[in-house]
Amino acid sequence: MAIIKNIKAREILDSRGNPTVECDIYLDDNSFGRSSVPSGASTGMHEAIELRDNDKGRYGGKGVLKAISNILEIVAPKIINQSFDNFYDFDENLLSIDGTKNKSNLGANATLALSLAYAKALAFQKKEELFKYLSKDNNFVLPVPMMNIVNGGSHADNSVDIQEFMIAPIGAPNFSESIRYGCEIFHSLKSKLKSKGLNINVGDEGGFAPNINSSNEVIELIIEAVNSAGLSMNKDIVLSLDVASTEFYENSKYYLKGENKILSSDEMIEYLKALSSTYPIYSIEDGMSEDDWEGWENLTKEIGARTQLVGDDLFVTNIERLQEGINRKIANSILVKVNQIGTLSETLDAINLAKKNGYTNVISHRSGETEDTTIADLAVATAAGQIKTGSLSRTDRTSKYNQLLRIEEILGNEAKFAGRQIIRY
Ligand code: 2PG
Ligand code: MG
Repeated sequence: MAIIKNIKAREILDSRGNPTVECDIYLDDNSFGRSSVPSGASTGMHEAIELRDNDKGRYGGKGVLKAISNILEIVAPKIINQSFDNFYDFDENLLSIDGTKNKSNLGANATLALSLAYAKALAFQKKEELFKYLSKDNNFVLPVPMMNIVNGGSHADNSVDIQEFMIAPIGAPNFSESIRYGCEIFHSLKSKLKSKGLNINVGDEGGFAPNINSSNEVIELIIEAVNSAGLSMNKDIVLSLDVASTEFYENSKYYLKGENKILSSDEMIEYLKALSSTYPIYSIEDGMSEDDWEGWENLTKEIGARTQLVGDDLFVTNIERLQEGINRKIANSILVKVNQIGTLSETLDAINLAKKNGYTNVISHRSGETEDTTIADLAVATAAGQIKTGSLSRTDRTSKYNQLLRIEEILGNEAKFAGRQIIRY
């Protein structure tokens, strides 16, 4: 056990050029942990509170000096010269200092920075790789990457309604090959878009962001790109969508502006049903809006037996909301984002609750990211089987893939790749 000796916190930039929190924790034996915090654009309203300064004179109000001073002025004096048995105890202490349900006192950006930095310092102290340190049972599984090669919705300035069109290389023999499949498709899609006179600039998550009005057309193009890369749909690649429908839900209607459609909840379900029966889409995230519980119930009844239905804004990595979903037989998978809940231990609680109830876990980045690669280790440590961390461009996205490649190398012959096993239906 080691004593916390020093804590530093600073304002750094995320991948969108907005300020975020970075925190360093030093133990008395010089063990050290550093973490930085991601940030969403299509955030759920039930997420833990991300504290921003709202001082329009700095960074358009997005400064995080308040969260930093909460770390340095409020938390640090209470934990410096203290020691904790493990990161669960450390996080529990943080929660009691904050004292709110949604971390509105300290800010989830302050608590997460501390929580991850402390866990990393403990791993450092044990001289263990983070993924090994975080694992309970040494069952290490390299996840199938859901690679977001076309960006729409709030992540791009285009007319695509659906936020993320992802390819999942389930047929790759191992993780590194899954990355190669993804890259080759990404480049093949780039040539296709270019040859059709479509824009090849990328959106927030490194996927292309062409102006295409119909989701069907986007999917057709992706399938063409898969074939041109010499790969086969279903055998090698399946598709996954993040509809992020909370973003276009208003007064009980779903507004698909690009497609020029205004849909009721039932019509939205029909729309998703049609898409998923026309194309090899194995997974749909946030098909319904965060508080359209009835819509979620109906969607699950309609296609939950054959499609992975992932709750992001719906569950916000929160065990109370997840438990309500389980009770109401809503969705069958949870998207796991560390900053939605604001501590590592609560994130692990959500993963475990999902597993216990037969729900799958998809470990996820945010659209605003940093060079912190914790989620790569988390995915392997929890054998989640799936990770969503963007496209095959932009270092904020590829840094997580690169960390997974390193982990694959460390595991050598013991590296298991989730592959086709993620398809449960
Ligand atoms: C999502 C995420 C990540 P954001 O909706 O799943 O892709 O986006 O971080 O903007 O909420
Ligand atoms: Mg989402």
